[in-house]
Amino acid sequence: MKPKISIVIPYSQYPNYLKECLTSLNESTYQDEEVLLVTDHVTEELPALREGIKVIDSHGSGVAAARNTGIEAASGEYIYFMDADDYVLNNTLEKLWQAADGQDLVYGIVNNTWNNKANFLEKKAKKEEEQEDIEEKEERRQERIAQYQSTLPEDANLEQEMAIYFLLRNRKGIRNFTVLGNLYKKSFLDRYNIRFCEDFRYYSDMTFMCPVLEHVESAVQVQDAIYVKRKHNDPINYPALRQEDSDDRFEERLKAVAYTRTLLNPEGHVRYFLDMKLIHYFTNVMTKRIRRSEDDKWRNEYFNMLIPYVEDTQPAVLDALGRQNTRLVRALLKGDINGVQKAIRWKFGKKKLKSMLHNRNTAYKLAYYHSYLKKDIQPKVILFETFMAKNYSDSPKYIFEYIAKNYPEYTCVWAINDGYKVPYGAKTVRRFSFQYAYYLAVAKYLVFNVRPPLWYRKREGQVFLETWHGTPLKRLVFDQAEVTSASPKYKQQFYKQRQDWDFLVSANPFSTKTFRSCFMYEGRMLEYGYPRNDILYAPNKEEIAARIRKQLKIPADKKTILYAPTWRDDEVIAKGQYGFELALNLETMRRELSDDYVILLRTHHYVAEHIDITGYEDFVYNVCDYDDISELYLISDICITDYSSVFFDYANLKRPILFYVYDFDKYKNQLRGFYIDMETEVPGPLLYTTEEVADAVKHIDEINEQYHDRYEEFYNRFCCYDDGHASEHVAKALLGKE
Ligand code: C2G
Repeated sequence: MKPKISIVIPYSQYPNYLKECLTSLNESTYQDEEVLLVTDHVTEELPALREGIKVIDSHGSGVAAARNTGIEAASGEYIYFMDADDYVLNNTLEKLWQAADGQDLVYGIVNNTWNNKANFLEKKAKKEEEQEDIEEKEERRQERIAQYQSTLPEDANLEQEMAIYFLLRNRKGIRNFTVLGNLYKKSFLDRYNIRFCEDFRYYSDMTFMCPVLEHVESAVQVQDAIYVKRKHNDPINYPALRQEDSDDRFEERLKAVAYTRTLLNPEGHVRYFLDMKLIHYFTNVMTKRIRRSEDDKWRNEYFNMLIPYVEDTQPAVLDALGRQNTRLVRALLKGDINGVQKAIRWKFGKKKLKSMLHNRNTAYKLAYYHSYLKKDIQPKVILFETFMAKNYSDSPKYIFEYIAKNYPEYTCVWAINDGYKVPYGAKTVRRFSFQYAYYLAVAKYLVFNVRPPLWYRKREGQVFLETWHGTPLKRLVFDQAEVTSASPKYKQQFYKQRQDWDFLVSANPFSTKTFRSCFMYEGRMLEYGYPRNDILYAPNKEEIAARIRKQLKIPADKKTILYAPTWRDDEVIAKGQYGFELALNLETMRRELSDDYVILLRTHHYVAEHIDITGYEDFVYNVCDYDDISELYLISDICITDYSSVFFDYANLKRPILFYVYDFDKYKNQLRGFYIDMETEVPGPLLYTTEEVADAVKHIDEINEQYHDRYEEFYNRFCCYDDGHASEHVAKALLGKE
């Protein structure tokens, strides 16, 4: 029987994305479709990917050629385009099909995301739950539609005009022409011979979509038929087409506009909005390049190239522009680059001034760029920072203390936010202050355990030591398939920033190997162990422990359990801040263990939520604000963690470790994934309930015995560099005193 929908998927690379795309079709509630995978490299494995899939040779490269080939081969009544790296939701196709009643066009909506389907759905559900003012928003939307409709002539075809409104006018930017998300009636496409122009690599969608809108007679919208367009979070290794770096784009963009114009009525509505997009591209996007780009071609070659295309614009488009943009376009049409630059300065200068006045974060950055970066580098100054200046701890602390004791001629400056007094008379500055910006610019040496701010510019002559902050268990950066937390541009930013590192500290051969791949780091690796672990080998560590126990007022007759879980990528509250729901049942723990133990509760520094221990003060000690977790290791008899790198360090003490991994499957499969097999390689049992944890503590001697060999193996593999002298080696390497 003839299928109702033919799904055309051009495919050239990235099989993992393709798998997710096809899985989404398998999960679809609509199954009456044919799937045409059009590719320029047909292989034997491809047909096996999905039952009934038709693999077709595109006989040429590029998305346009593949899509055209798919249209010719399609036998369905309607055509639906998908990109091989995108996916649909379970009900998308069914909804579209239910609304289709012979119309030329049935259009849904496109959502952009950086995430896979599971994470996308989770975020969507959360957003819907939190959404307020739904009715108000809908009212405003209806008002905008009514306003648009009031500008239309009486004899306008409303179905066509609404399609133009949603698919052209409302999609901002010239790149956002997309053919995705809609059903096109095959006989309609054939009647008007609508196909993709194969001359264009990046902009062929407009050569298809504009004629569709020009000729469409019947169209219906399905607001909740969602097509999910996936942006690639690793544009360095796996760029999507629109993330590719290419010099030819500018010219192609103009040529695609010119070609598309030939397909349209010069006085028509589709042409009007196409021209509008071109003008907006100039006033809103290209002006930024003209202003900032180091490449002069934006101010001469490209500038001149654009003029005839703008000259060809419908006059009504120019009439509709505001004052500032009219000024810009007039200067362009005169070929007056100076006039354009003046108009740009006026337009953006005002914006900048406004933002400076409203944003106290801009002032110190301006000082940084315009003044501090011009000052001499100070050869004996070192700037230290741990965990975004939240505390005085981790490897930078121990490197600093070594330098302060052994090389007092260096001036050490610490970025610290809470006014903590750093020993040895070091100067402290608040992060994101004028002073901080100053030392970022003039300190010869920088020692950080996370990354510096994005606006930091490394200067010739500066030496950057990245200590990092843990042996990797969870997959990091370039090894992470999904980045559910952090900025979606994380990988791109990381790629750039890691080029600034002169040294990276590695605690074991495993870290060395992993850091090379996950950071794509090629610089010098300091393989001496973690400076922060030196204290675990200190000859006076018993003395230090006694002092800390006293300071925290831990009863002398009690043993201690440190519970130090990590954070969860999906529990975002605000930028860089996460929630944490305590899954350890304190009541059960107290009932079972309080005769012999107390608990030291320590959340990760990303966790901003305060954990309430009211009623448990006799049993639980909140050490979330204690600066240095290495000191806490010294006073802990047992460590409970989950996926935190904490256990790699704690293992140096050879004391028992328990893994409370109540959300193991989700963390492993959906959020991060691991480098080592937790089920067979970590030096302690994986436990899934509080009862199991309490029971393990009660039988800790048996567990020690049971895990003895695995612990030894683990110790030899991950603690092999640590010998109590890492700070010394690292400091000497940094200062060139080896
Ligand atoms: N940490 C802590 N308290 C916790 C958890 C972590 O003080 N409850 C400290 C430890 O020093 C730990 C470091 O923060 O080694 C990093 O924490 P992780 O839980 O491992 O998580 P993350 O910050 O994401 O770093 O290569 C390591 C990875 O980068 C993980």
